[in-house]
Amino acid sequence: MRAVETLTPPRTAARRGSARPGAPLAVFRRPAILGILNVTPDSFSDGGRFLEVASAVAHARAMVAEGADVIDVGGESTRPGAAPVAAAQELSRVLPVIERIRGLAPISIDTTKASVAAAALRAGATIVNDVSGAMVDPAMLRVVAEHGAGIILMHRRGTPRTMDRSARYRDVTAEVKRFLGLRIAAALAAGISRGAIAIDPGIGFAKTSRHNLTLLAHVSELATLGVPVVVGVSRKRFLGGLLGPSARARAEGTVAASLLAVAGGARGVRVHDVAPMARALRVAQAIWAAEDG
Ligand code: HH2
Repeated sequence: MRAVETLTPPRTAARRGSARPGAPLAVFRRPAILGILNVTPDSFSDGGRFLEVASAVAHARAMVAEGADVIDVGGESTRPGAAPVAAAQELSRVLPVIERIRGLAPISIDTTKASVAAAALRAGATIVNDVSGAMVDPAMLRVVAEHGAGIILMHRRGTPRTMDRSARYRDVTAEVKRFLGLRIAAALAAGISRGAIAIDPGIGFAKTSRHNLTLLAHVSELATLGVPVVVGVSRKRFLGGLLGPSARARAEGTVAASLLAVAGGARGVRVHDVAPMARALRVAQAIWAAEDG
């Protein structure tokens, strides 16, 4: 019985007020796949693969063909230890790509800088994915409000250089939830509508493996904040800890963890490997549809 209960996220989350059609986060009305497009030399798993505009564009097209609902474009790595990148450099990486892929699918810009977000939104992105929860740049929430864009507010502590030292919590779910609740309030106060806000527990950002697993087990608790929950587990270190070093094993673990997050109420999964994720979601959705009769 319990398994059936936990496999009913679409209806449960729909009751909690999903975004209106046409709103920047309307894509999260159903569980959506964010395909990762890192235009960086140093991202932890695909750094350097898509630095050329042509290869980035080809990869975006391939991900959309495989079932990506959003292309998440990033020009600065956030892996533990990553060096910060200046705004001009970040822009020179992401803008030519956004200009070439706009219209293909909704685009989110993975940045913590308001100037990068503003330029990306002008170029065709409609969502800002801010791994700092809009804590780094005081202008970020204003920029998002002015553009009528959507925002994904992620939890983390410290910076990529310091975050591994900050993985100390008494109750990780409660502390992450409290932070995200405060950031939703800040976004609302800045004039962003509730339908344009999503949250993300920040798997792997100042979290031990245990913290990551606990957060994934309690996605339903985060969903009670009343906005879509996005989860990004793709190829992350804790999966290597569970499954060993093989890249294929991490990819398989990504699908399992992402699908369980959706079963717990997540509305977005951010992944590198779109095709297996899309297939897994199709099977899950067929099961949920059968349950609905
Ligand atoms: N994880 C990464 C980057 N951006 N955004 C959201 N919303 N959630 C995440 O979990 C998340 C994110 C880190 O992964 P990746 O992009 O693969 O690596 P890098 O930061 O090294 O480019």
